Amino acid sequence: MSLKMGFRWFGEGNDTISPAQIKQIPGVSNIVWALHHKMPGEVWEKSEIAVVEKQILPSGLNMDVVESVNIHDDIKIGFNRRDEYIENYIKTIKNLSEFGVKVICYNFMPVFDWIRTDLYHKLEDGSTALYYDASQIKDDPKEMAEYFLEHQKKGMSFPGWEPERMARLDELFAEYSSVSKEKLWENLKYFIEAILPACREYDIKMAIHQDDPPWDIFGLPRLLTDKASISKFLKMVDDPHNCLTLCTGSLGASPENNIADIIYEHCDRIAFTHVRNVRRYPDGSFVEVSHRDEDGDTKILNIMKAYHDCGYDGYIRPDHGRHLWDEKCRPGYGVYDRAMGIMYILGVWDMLNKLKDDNF
Ligand SMILES: [Mn+2]
Repeated sequence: MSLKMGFRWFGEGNDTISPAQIKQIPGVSNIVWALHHKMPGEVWEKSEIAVVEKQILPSGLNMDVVESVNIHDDIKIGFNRRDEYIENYIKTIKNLSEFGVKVICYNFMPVFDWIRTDLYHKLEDGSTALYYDASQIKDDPKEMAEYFLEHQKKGMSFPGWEPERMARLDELFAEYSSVSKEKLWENLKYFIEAILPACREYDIKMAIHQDDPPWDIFGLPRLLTDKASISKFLKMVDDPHNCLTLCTGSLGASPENNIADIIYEHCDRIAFTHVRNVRRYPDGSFVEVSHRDEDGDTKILNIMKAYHDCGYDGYIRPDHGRHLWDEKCRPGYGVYDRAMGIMYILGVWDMLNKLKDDNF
């Protein structure tokens, strides 16, 4: 059994590594990519996709997985204008299918994407990593947005934290104020049902990423946080094209989540998975650590065994990694630690394969 191993790449001029260099990491077959200059709601034009194709193809890696095509706030809020943005989304699905894309990762988090309070938290080994200090998350989200914007000014882009959107934070919060958790579920269902015919026609799996962290934040509802909500989501639109990007790191921030158990239950609907290890603290804080099982609390070995037991042959990538050896990189996307993560994941996987071999 083999895994379709991928590596996230932010594009030429927007990343410290090239596809040709990614190719040198053993076992990698695909680049997880996106058009990072596009705003949520815009159509990804074929001419724009072709530019990235030209950058990736010479490496021999494929571009099967896109992460992410972000959802416009009007779709999440449920404004009438959403139909226009859904039409655009369908055009993007069609355009991506013409380039061989098989899976689109997305999320349905209101206002903010992933949230951390320290992008360069020092670990005991001297490396740094993304950190979430529960005591720092107060009622005012503006401070958080400003912290992210400060880093964006240094030339880093954070998907989900677009300065254009952060500039109208008050407005966004006002718009979301009428969106209860129930309403957000309805709006998610509306969106999926509207794009599903296109997903079938172009054979593209929509793979939703869980909310990170997996709990409500700043009074905003979060939907995909645990086994029950994931089951609810998959039953809500019960179709093989309605899938998960199962993120062990997002789910792993909550001690309530037994991720291997979720994998055993829903393996057939996992199109893509992020493998990340986190260490949790009793007050609800957490920090991202190496992929090695014993370095964190996510239970990476149980997770990989669950995938192996289920015969998982979908797409996978190391999620975030620490920043090592003074490398200058996007927070969470250290090249070295993610490459080591791949070797750890594949080492575990190869051994699980080997143990099935009677002659071993
Ligand atoms: Mn993830």
